[in-house]
Amino acid sequence: MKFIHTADLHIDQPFSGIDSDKTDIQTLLKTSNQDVLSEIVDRCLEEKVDFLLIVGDTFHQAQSSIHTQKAIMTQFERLEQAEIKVVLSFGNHDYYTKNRYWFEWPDNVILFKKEEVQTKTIQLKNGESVSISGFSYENQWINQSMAPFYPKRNFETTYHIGFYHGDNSKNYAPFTPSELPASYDYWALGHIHKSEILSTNPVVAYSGTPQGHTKKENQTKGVLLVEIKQGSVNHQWLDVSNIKWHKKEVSILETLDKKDLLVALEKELFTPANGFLLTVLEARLITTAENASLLLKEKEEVMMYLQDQLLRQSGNKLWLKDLGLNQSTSDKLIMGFETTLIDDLGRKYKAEDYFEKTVGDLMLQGTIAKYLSWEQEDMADLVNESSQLIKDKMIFKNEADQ
Ligand SMILES: [Mn+2]
Repeated sequence: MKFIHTADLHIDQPFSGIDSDKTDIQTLLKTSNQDVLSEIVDRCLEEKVDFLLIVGDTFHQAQSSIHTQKAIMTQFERLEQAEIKVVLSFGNHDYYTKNRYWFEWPDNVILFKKEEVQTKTIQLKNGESVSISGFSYENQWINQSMAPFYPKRNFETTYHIGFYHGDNSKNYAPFTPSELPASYDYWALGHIHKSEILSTNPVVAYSGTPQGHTKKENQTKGVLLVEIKQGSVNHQWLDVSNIKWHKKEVSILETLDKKDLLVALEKELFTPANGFLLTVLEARLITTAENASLLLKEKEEVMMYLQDQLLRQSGNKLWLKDLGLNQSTSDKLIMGFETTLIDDLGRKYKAEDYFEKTVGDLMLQGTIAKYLSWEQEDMADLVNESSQLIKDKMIFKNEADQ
């Protein structure tokens, strides 16, 4: 038995923080989500899988657009023509409600619509069979574990696999993987966007999102191609993404002067072609106070210059999204604003009513409140002291050449 396990496509979610005006990037952002789905279907056809299993959050919005729905149906019809089934459940984002869909789901699509564990059986072309157990969301949240409701392994079918959309936090059907029946052949998880195999006997895996949409989604590996034969499970990641989110740390030498600094950055940040249509780079520079101050003063300009250079060198395939700075030689924090902001805030907090509002929550605690009282003078002192503490611990935009 062979299938592809995916989840969390969020097919109608925009990509955040890529504001290039280059036409090919604009086009890519518009078409990428649907291309990823089409790529998944291509892989299903190439690998001649028995079914495609999608564990929730196919749609980002509970009410998806007609356009998006049509795109999904069209791709599922391609699988129908090849007699490949689709097993689809709904997650917390696209929780199931009747009458949301403008089209009939193709006949090859097996839907789990209920917020209760159900088991469905598929007959495979080679005479084998598989039981599939899982549930959908009918609401945005599920506050209890669904793990106790999974049935025992069905020995009347050749295989038994389970799926589960959730994690260990209170709104998403809180569970721990060890609660899931271990006698199943495979556990397909959804909801967490990072790709991760949690255990191997049986395999319990979050496929992760096949295409990240934000810079946080930089640990995705693709979809899982799973083959189960005579009790042994083989799994393999297939990367189907177009846009790759990448985090890079770069150390910048202390001895560099202004001119060399820019050249060094350009060289260090360039990422050679990696097969993806676009790499979105979040860069973090580890540098000294002196270099950091230089960069901070003209950060927006430096960033725009580098963006331009990197786009050109890569043929519009590399987008610098962020340029963060980390201090390497002391424990000071590098701030992207000037010290005047601290002074402005200080003035604000010295105002009696504002100060009292800020500490208001503390004053509600009887045991604490009786030890707290401030004269106008004390308030000013406290704020001044705090401001200085902040200034000592941080490097600001206007503190050049220190
Ligand atoms: Mn989810």
